[in-house]
Amino acid sequence: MEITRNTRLKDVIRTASGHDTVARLLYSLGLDLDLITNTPIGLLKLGALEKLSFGKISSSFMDAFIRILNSLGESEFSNEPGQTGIAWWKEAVFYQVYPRSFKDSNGDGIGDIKGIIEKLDYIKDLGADAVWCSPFFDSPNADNGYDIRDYRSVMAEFGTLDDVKQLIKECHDRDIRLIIDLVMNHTSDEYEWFRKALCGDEKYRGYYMWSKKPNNWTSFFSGSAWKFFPQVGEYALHLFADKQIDLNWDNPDVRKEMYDIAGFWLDLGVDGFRLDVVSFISKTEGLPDGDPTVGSLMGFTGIEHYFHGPHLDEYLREFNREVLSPYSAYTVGECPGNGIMMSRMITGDDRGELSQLFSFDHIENPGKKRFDVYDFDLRKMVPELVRWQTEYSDHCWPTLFFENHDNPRICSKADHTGRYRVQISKLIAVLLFTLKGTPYVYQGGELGMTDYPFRDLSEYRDVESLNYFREKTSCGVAEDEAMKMLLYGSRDHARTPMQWSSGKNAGFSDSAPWIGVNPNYTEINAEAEAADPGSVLNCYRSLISLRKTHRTLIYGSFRKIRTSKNLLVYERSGDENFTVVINLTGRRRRNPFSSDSSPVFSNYPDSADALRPYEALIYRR
Ligand code: ISL
Ligand code: CA
Repeated sequence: MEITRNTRLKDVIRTASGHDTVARLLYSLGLDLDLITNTPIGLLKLGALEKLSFGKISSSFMDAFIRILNSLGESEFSNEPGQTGIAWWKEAVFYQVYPRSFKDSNGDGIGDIKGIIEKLDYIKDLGADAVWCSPFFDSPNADNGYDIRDYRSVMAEFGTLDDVKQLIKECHDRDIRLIIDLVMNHTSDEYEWFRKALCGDEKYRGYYMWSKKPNNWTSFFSGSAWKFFPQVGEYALHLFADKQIDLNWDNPDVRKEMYDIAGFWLDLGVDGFRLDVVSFISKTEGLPDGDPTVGSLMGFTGIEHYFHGPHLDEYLREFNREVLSPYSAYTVGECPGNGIMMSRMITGDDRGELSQLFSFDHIENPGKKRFDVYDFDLRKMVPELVRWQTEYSDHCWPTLFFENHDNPRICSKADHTGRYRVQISKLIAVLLFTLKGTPYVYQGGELGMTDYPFRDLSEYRDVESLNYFREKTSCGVAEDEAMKMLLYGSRDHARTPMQWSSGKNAGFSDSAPWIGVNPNYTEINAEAEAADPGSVLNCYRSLISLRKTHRTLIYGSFRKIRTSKNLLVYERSGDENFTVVINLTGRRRRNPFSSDSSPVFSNYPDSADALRPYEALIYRR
């Protein structure tokens, strides 16, 4: 279906690309898709939006928008219900390790592979079945290892290839699966391929994306997405730091290299991959300028040309056919900005692309971006969460996560006072282990670790934060205001050392860690929490075990029960029935179920008739 200004909105959102693009657009304006599905607004023609937006939507934006809608190809999708197949990764609980900050085994202040091995029993005791390990490959660390200098060797600070082989073995000895983090969208500028390209080697020049005249795309880490290389007199594309150069996936040699690299690791025994920004690998041919309005809404100019590029599905299918499926490897793709319907194309069980993906819209409130100074409102994430439970289709399986190495701690984000740290952390655990999908726990989330009280720019390490500060202050933002933005959005919050004990450096290392330890480690740490029955850690353990002993919490159907917008109430049904009641606010609320029966779980130590701030209850019938 060709979309024009005369297409009615309700028809636009019948196509996958239309649905997701309109939903994303509304989301960035702070609105919800229900606006179109549940009201006569759906009858309006697309062109009418221009007039109704009071100048927010320009005519050139509308042109760009229509072009995006029509360029996304494969659009119609069917809503056929189906049978959800079973798989180990649907039943598993994943635990994400960020090696640099997990455990230092040799006293240099930097976490390492041997440190991870030391703590595998801890991960096992938590009840996790699989580990996702962030990159440990050789890297100059412009972006903590997401800038890979050699895909087949290990960062010296982290250990050796033998250490990684040992890690694989030790995981498997404990029945823990291991997936590793492959960064296939870009390489370090220090990688052999890029160095050869700079020396004029034509073969390797073709591995990257060049231009004599850069387009207007911006980098995720501030500024232009192009860097000039005088050696060759041209600019190279880098969507991230200027030491992370984008690969040219349209070149079959690049794809072949990547498949070989994946095969190398699968031969060593890893069980699969987390694929870094894998949805960005295909870019619109000719690399045209991005639309400025789309750019300012999304925060990044040019994104419509690669967030689900023209050959993405084709390349993912090829990757799967060539290397993943012969090994039955599991994959979870990082797909920022990919909406629910297009995600079905990437992860549908009959599509032959990826097992699962991470999409991030629920992590930020509608209309907000990570560096915005605001308290995250848990209520506002509900429509998005519920949609992935009910509309993602029986042929796909959601991931469940609220933290990772790129986001502040959720208990701090939702309550910067810290007053309800324990309740919110446990509330999040209830969502992780009672919603439908595969839970991903990020290291320290199970302890209720918090954001770090950064005061000085020198305490930050992340290239994104440092560039952001520079960009903002050079655009006239006052320094203390820019510092406040970092305090709300910096990825470094998630990267402070894991708090193992109340000992020196939180038991992370014998010497000063590469980034500050949160001063609250004397109270918030694994050792103290293991000994406290009411701790966040023990809550995680018991909820994981609840989930494992009741398959209804894994495969049971999901139904949202309508109450007030302050509560999230849902049911998981199968052989049994679980009802989950969550107060999403910091105020007392009436409990619609209080008299029914007593809950099997509560995030408060005692019971009460009314729901207390952020109270989360699980009932079993
Ligand atoms: O942080 C984000 C959303 O919360 C994104 O903008 C993020 O930068 C994006 O999801 C890409 O992240 C991944 O690739 C980056 C790397 O810096 C991140 O750590 C990684 O998770 C580049 O490799
Ligand atoms: Ca070390």
